[in-house]
Amino acid sequence: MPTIFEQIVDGEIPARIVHETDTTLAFLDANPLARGHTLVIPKEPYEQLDDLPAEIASDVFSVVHELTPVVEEAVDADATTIGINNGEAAGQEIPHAHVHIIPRFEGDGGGPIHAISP
Ligand code: D5M
Repeated sequence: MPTIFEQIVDGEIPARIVHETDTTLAFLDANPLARGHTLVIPKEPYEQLDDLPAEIASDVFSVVHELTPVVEEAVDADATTIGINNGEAAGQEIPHAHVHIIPRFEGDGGGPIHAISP
């Protein structure tokens, strides 16, 4: 059964796509934690980060690097949290590797990644 993200890659369900390369796709998160919350995925359905071949991981992070300032500027953010829920115990809901680009705003109360205390 293809994941929601595979269905987006295949054009079977709609998404607000913001960037595309031969190997990656970036689109707005349907359940955003902040305005402009963007996901960057490999087009191939690798489940977790360590399943990605190095060149695809490089492609994904190159897009994250390129898009982060664009997303920040688009929503006038003060900063960005970039993260991966890598595996179910880390909260990964969709088993297709993806990087969250989450715009942050002064006083948004969201806290840093190191506030996580398993
Ligand atoms: O995050 C999975 C993320 O995927 C979560 O932030 C919601 C988002 N999501 C779920 N369905 C869609 C669709 N159809 N379009 C865009 N975004 C979606 P995780 O890290 O797996 O917990």
